[in-house]
Amino acid sequence: MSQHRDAQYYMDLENKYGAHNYHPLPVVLQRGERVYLWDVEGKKYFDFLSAYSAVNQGHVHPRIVQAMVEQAQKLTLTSRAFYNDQLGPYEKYITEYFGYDRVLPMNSGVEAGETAVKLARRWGYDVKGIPADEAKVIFVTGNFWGRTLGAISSSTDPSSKASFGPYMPGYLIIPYNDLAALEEAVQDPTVCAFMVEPIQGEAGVIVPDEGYLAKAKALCAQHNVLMIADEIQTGIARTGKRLCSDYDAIKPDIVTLGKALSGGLMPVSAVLTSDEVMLTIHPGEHGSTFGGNPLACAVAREALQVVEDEKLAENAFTLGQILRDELKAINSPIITDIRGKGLLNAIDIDTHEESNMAWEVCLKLRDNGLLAKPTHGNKIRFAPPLVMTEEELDACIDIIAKTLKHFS
Ligand code: IF1
Repeated sequence: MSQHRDAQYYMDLENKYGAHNYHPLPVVLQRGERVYLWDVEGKKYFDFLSAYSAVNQGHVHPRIVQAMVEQAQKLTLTSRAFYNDQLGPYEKYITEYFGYDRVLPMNSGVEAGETAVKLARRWGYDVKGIPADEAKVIFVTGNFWGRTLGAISSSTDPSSKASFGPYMPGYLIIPYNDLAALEEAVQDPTVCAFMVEPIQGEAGVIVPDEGYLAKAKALCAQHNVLMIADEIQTGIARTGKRLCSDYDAIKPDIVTLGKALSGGLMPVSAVLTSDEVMLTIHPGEHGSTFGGNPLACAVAREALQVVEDEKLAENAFTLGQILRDELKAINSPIITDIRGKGLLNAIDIDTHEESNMAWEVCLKLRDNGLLAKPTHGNKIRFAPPLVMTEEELDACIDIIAKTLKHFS
């Protein structure tokens, strides 16, 4: 039996031996189940972050764990030097599930983003006819698609980007949710793609105008530019639809997925696109040691099937509406905005720049049994696992209301 240690012991270890690349909320977690987390002192919490939307199916979902255990006892990794009996069936399953011709399996979300940009550039040269090394990709202000040099080169957030240069060339940055800016940028014949999050997660759950994605897709099609939808945080039922792009009834040319693609059990990501785009990459021109490994394939199939079987998109849609309505009904003087779709939501806390009230609110939420984390200063993301029941949501809303009263 491992000796019991208090929370400070674990926080001290991380502080002493780990990189200081995060500033976690002071709570040390030990166990998770569905919408609940327990810390090392046995205290129980509602999880209102879902590991940034990686745990849509709830913590430690038994069906996904079972799929993982069974495959882990058979075969976990072959590399792509050989075939295996999990990858093909998974590729058929996920392409039919989302309605695309082909999938390129990777591991982390940012690897999927890098793969999507490489595919777009290669398509730009081989299909659109852009002169060698001149392909441009359009990104938007406030974007976040990971921490690699390729990803941060498109960032407009100094905390992601500063002092990591020099940066990737061939990137154009236009304002998010600005169709006039996009219309102007796509006139450039060397533009191969426009990459955008249907709702910006890291930026603080920024929801664009109704129809923005549909109009953006039309502009891209008109100018032979690929639209890349980054659904790594918004996809897989999080916003109340299978993909957030479904709200605009569009089919992005390329979709990236990650996070909940494994239900939070291991890193699994994917790039979905057409034959025309995918087949511009030939054997030996892209890959990854763990990309498409048998274990990831077994886990991802079950994770996606759970989303369907448990109607998680429908649940997220319904509960999200209740959550936003109830947050509004609290009528807290310190909330200045409530926004989101499905169970990807955020509130803005009314603070003058330097105050860290959002952090204080999250500490108090923790004391009251609910875990959430501020992003970009005064925004708090509210994103519980999609398996939450209405009764559990009501209990969470009571905790939020009680906590906010403490600050008004
Ligand atoms: C961190 C938040 C940050 C993402 C979208 C790609 C990726 C992400 C839309 C890359 C990753 C994570 C990264 C993690 C915290 C979290 C996050 F937005 F979710 F809150 F940082 F902005 N596209 N988001 O949101 O996926 O390579 O991480 O698997 O880096 O702090 P990844």
